[in-house]
Amino acid sequence: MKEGWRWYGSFDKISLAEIAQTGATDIITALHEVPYGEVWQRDTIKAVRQKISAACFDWTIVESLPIHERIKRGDGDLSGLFANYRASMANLAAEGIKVICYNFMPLLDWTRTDLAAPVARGGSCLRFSAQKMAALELFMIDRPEAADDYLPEVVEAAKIWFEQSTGEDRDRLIHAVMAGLPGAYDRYDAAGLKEALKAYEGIGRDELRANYKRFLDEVIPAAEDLGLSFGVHPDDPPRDILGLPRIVSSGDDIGWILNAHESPANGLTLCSGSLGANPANDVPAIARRFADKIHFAHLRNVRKDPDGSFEEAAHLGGDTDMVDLISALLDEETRRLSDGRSDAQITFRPDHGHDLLNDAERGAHPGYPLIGRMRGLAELRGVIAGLTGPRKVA
Ligand code: CS2
Ligand code: MN
Repeated sequence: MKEGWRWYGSFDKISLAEIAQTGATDIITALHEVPYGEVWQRDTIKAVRQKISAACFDWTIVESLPIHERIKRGDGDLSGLFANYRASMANLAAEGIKVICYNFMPLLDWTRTDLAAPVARGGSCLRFSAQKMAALELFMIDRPEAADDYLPEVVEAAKIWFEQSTGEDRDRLIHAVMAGLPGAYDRYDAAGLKEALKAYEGIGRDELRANYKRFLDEVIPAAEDLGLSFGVHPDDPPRDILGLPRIVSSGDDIGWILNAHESPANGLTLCSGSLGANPANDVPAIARRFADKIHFAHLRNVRKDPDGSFEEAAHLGGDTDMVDLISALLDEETRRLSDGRSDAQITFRPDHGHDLLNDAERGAHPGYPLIGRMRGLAELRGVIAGLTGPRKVA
């Protein structure tokens, strides 16, 4: 397996020289400064690639080439947006990119309620509290129907939390919920979020699926021509929130997507942490079921509570059997090798990490600290070495 590391380019507080010391060999990045829907220009991509190459890393995976909200909503004439998306794909392929990771989550990306929940032996983690999310939905953006999405005791606890919360608590909550969005735009306060949700009125699961299929039909043939593979990232959390349908949350959802436009180029980013937050998802089983379509892997772990809350555990802690999952990925690499493929290796990255030691002082992107992810990468590397035999890491 190849070791990747997510880097936010000019927005990142962690330098390529520091990442080099983690032993990772591949950078995973995007043009975070380009507004959604605009073409990623070849010279800009090239400048990033040169910077990455100069620091002795490979860059073959983009995370993410974002999908404009209008495409997700199926709103109006989308031909210009699709043409721009394909133009970005062509420019990326021309600069050596092989895999495009993307998600199809309406409005938000990963969603947490706490960016610094304490961890038993020190440090902090990202946490999703069902109670706080219910408080936001029910009382901060006035969505009474949300009561049906949570257990009665969670709704009760949400009411108490809201009544006792200060303005600062509520601001912190909305800030945490918005923190998953990459780049520097399109974050909302409570009023803005309420307004943005209106644009999704009338869009249920079927409508979103139809819009998704249309996207695949527009981009997958071009991906085949360009030698690109697409890997959809699962929803995080893998369940509907804010009344928005989420359609990349389970093995069956993934099966639907891969069938919607059958092609080797239409594949999956296997994110163990996202899928693992739903107790119904057996992540190693999902990895085995779709092994031949896994183009990229995100490895992290979560620990779930019975009320729907969860928090990010250490990479080898939590509810997902990481050793079993990595075995599944290694088996797939062996299969690819026996098919004579030169691209048999699956690139993974340690997805998220705890804030450890002095991570918090640096103020890196939430969930993406240097030391916490380096610990995660080291542990994952150890598992891989244990399963395959040691190899040299510079
Ligand atoms: C992250 C996502 O939450 C996660 O698991 O890996 O932010 C991911 O980067 C994007 O959803 C990919 O489009
Ligand atoms: Mn992920």
